Amino acid sequence: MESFQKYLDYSDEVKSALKQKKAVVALESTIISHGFPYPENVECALQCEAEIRAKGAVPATVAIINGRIKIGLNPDELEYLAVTKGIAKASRRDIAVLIAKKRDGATTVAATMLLAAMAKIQVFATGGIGGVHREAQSTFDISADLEELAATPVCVVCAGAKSILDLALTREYLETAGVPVIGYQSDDLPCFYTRSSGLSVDYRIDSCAQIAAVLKTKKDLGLKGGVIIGNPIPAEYELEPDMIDGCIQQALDEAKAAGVSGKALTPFLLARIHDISGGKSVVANKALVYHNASVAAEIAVELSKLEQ
Ligand code: PSU
Ligand code: MN
Repeated sequence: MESFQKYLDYSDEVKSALKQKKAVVALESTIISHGFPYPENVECALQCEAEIRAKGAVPATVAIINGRIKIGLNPDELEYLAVTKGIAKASRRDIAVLIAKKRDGATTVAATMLLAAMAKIQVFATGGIGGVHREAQSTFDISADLEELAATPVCVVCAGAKSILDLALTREYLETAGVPVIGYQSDDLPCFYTRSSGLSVDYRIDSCAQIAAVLKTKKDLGLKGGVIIGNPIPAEYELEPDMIDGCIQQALDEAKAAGVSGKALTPFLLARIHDISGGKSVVANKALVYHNASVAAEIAVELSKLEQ
C-alpha cells in the first residue's frame, strides 16, 4: 500500500466502484464552501452527484474533514461543508498543514486533482478552473490550478474559465505547460457564463468515447499532466455577454478598491458577481456545473469500458 493511503477515507460506494474498475467522477468542495451562497451550494452539490449517477457513474466529492482526506462524502458531510463558516480554502500548499492540524479544508481544483490522482480517479467535473488573473504581469497572481494541470494526470471537465481572468494569458500558460485544451462539441474555449471566449481550443472532439480514447492513450504513454475539456454552458442558460461583463468589471473594480488579493480574490469576485447580477450568475453557474457533471460521467463510463 502506498504511504499516502492511510490518510484517505473512501465512501463505501466509491471504494467498491474503484475495486470493480467502474466509472467514478471526482467533484471539488471549494465550490460548496466558497463558490455559492447557502442553500444553493448544498443543492448544487447534491444535484451534481445525481447527474453523475444518472449516467451510471459514481460521484466522489473530495474534501478534508477533521484532518482526513475524504473521497466521497455523505449528505451530512456535504451539508457541513455548506453551512460551516470559515472552512479553509485548500489548495496544494494547504493539504499537509490541514491534515497534520486535524482541520477541515474545501479543496480547490488543484487540490481535488491531486487527491483524485492519489485515489486513482481520472475524471473530475467542476464549474470553472482558476487561471492567470488580469494584471498578473504586476501581481503575479496565477492560480495553482494551472501548475497542477501541468503535473497531475486528471481530466478536468469545466466550462472554461470566467473572464475575471485573463483568458488569453491562461491559454498561453496551458500551452507552455503542455496541457491539451479540448472543446466538447465546441471550436471555442467556453467563457463560463457565455459559450465562447473568442479564443479557440486545441482540438474539438464531439463524442465522449473519443475523449476517453485520448485519455487512455495519454495514460498508456505515461504523459504527465491533465487534460481540459471545455464544455460550453447550455445555450438556454447562457447569459447576455454585455450584462455579465459589466457585473464582472464592477466586481473587479471593487476588489481593487478594497485591496483584496491572494486566495481571497476569487471567492470575493464570485460573491460580488452574484449580488451585482441579482442572482442571475448563480442560475447560470448551476446549469453549467450540472452539464459538466453529466458529460464527465459519460467520459468516465466510456473510459471504464476501455479499462475492463
Ligand atoms: N472559479 C469559479 N468558481 C470557483 C472557483 C473558481 O468560477 O468556485 C474556485 C475553484 O475551486 C478553483 C479556485 O480551483 O476557485 C481557484 O482559486 P484561485 O484563483 O485562488 O487559485
Ligand atoms: Mn491566486
